[in-house]
Amino acid sequence: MILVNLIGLVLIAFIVWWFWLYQPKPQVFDTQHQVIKVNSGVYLPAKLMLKANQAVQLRFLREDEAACSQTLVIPDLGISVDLSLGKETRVDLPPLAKGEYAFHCQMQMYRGQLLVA
Ligand SMILES: [Cu+2]
Repeated sequence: MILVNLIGLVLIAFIVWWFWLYQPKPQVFDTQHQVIKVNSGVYLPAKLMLKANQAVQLRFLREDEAACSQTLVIPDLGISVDLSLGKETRVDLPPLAKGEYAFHCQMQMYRGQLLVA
């Protein structure tokens, strides 16, 4: 009985960590080589560090069949793109001013951030 309770507690702790505490580390984004994977509810990497005032092309690879992951929205830039399944989709970004720009799926379950510096 105690063991079952312990397992339950560990599970709860893990779920709390996963959904609320876990923050993927920002990665310097190499636009030539890096593809952003879309799978299991996350963009990987989810935080992209980009240089200011420099146009850039992002490449997304959607591996999740769920319709939820299909649309990529960058509200601040007026961008809304459909990601093809199992195939790279290229998204052109204009030169950006310094700041943070959120991107997400239509229902905001997938979430990511552009950190422009
Ligand atoms: Cu969604």
